[in-house]
This record gives sequence, structure tokens and C-alpha cells, in this order.
Amino acid sequence: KRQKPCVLWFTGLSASGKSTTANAVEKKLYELGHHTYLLDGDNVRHGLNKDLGFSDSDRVENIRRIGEMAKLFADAGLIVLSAFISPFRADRQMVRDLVEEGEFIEIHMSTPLSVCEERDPKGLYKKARSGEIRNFTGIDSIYEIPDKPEITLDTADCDADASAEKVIAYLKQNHII
Ligand code: GGZ
Repeated sequence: KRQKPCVLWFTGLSASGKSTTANAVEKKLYELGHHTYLLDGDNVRHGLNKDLGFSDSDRVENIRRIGEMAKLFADAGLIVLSAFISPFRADRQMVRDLVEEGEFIEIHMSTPLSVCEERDPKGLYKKARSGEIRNFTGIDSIYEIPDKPEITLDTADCDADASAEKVIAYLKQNHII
């Protein structure tokens, strides 16, 4: 099936729906006959990047390596999906500049902090509030909101399937698939 390689870069707070939505998009692309690769905490932070923590400098290095990997997979012709908080604007811009013009599609998961904190699937927000965890994004570590994301999704008022459909519609409108 014809496709243009691209990088679907999901960014947003912990529990904002990045992984869930990226997985739903990947499933739809697979069903449409497209070739994809999903980069997320499970295959990157537990592998190549297991030497990195959550200090500002480690997050910068995390995103730099993920950007380089995304570029390689896009060079191989794949639709790459990346699901990391990627809190710093400059690092997301660095990845945008790394790949070909028009290949970087920034998807801001704008789910409000209050909703993410309510979900708290791993109890991390609770630990961050009590001081048990330091440098937690949205609590005591910064998240810089994207200025001009290609797509904005708020999973507080839209389920994963509907969010994924919006991404698929964008890819069709822009002749990527
Ligand atoms: C943010 C943290 C932290 C701190 C552990 N701050 O909801 P999760 O659990 O599964 O996803 C979060 C994940 C964030 O890793 P990323 O590689 O996406 O972050 S970044 O792009 O900023 O490098 C969360 C867990 O790791 N986690 N400690 N202090 N999230």
C-alpha cells in the first residue's frame, strides 16, 4: 500500500493518552495495509535508553536518541509513531529539523493536568504530590505546550478510537496515506 514515510510525534503529560492513542492509530494503519513502527517507553526506555532517568539533561538525551531512531525508521520507509512526554519545545523542534520537510507531525495530547492526575493509572501523580518522586512532569518539572502542533487531541472529551480517527483523517487529507 502506498505511503509517505513520516513521524507521528505524540507529546503530552503522563496519562494524557499518548500510548493508548498511538496504539489505536497503529492498529488502524495496520488494518489499512500500512507499515509502521511504534517507539514508546516499553521498547525504548527499557532498552536503548535504560541508562537515562528524568533529570532535564536525561530527558533531552532521551528525546535526541528517539529522534535519531525515528529518522532511521522513516528512512526505511515506515510510518513512525513516537509516544514520549517530550516536555521541551527545543527538543521537539530538533527532531522536526532532523527529518525531511513535512515529515514531522506533532500531535499534542492536550488532556488537562487535572484529568491526567485523576486517572493516575500508576499512582505516580500521588507520589509526586507527596514528594516521594521528584521532577515529575506537570508537578515539579515543566511541560512546554506546543505552539503550532499539526494536530491537537484532548482525550478528556474524545475516546481513543475517535482520536485515532482524527489522526487517520489528517494523514489522508495530507496525502500521506
Ligand atoms: C514524568 C515519569 C517520571 C517523571 C517516571 N516525570 O505515565 P507513564 O509513567 O507510563 O509515562 C511516564 C514516563 C515518561 O517517560 P518519557 O520517556 O515519555 O519522558 S520524557 O519524554 O520526558 O523523557 C511515567 C514515567 O515515565 N515517569 N518518572 N519524573 N514521567
